[in-house]
Amino acid sequence: MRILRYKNKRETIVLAALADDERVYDLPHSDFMELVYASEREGKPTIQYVKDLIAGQEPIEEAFDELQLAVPIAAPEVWASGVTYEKSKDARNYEATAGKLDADTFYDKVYEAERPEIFFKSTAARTIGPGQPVYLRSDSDWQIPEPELGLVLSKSGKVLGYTAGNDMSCRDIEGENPLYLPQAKVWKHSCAIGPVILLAEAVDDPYSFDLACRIYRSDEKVVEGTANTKQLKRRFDELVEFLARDNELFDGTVLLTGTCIVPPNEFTLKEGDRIEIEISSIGVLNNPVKKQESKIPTAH
Ligand code: DO4
Ligand code: MG
Repeated sequence: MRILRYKNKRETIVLAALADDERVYDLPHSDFMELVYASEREGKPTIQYVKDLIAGQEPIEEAFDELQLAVPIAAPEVWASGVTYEKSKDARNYEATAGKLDADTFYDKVYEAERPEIFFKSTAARTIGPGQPVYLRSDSDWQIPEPELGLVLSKSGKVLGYTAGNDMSCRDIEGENPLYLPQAKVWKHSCAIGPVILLAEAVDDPYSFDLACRIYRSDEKVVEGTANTKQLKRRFDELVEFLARDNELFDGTVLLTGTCIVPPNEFTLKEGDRIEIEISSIGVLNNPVKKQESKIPTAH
């Protein structure tokens, strides 16, 4: 069972369920967390609560592909884990050393360390949903999408659902100096999530999601990569435990779990590209790539 939000003909954002029969059913709640709270009040798992709500109800006329989707949750915060797959460690080492690696780096160390890399990625205002443009930074010449599985969390750190995420990254800025990480990772529209939230109760094994990333330029596929969450070095509960440690989590926080798909080193995103991030049982997060309207402000 997947939960989504879409804009209806009256331009109202509606919460809905995408059932296993691929039909869409409107739900009488304003957002994902309201749905979770309502299921808790009824003492039912969210999946059962939704099944009961839609039983005997007519699906909407439109098919899922015809809907104008909105971000599935206005996540108050998005956090991200880094270097959780070997592929990411190798890519980070490449950008930090221009391929001339001769000693253990902090990326090698964090890959092996007990404490994972976890960083602040985005706020609701910076995070976009399906179909909306991710923006390019104007001061970077080496930008890539990072396709990642996202955990949708409650304030107690419970995994409520799974979504697909794009942790847009500037390899040149991070490679120049790791202290620039916030600038390499956080800017307007640098994070996308969606297209739906797959309810956690519908997932038997979260270490078996297939991920794929495809990038199109003038309708030609210029990058394609695949991975599986079984390649993760870490466990999800370990990442959540470190995120929550001495921290305050908010209901609906999203934790991205790291990338295992890295475009070829010579690749950088350009305006007009289109990114598809697909995760099995979740679907395809589709975003065009645009330059930001606002450029570097003039210094006074
Ligand atoms: O070390 C920087 C971030 C790495 C990252 O975002 C990832 O591995 O997904
Ligand atoms: Mg990442």
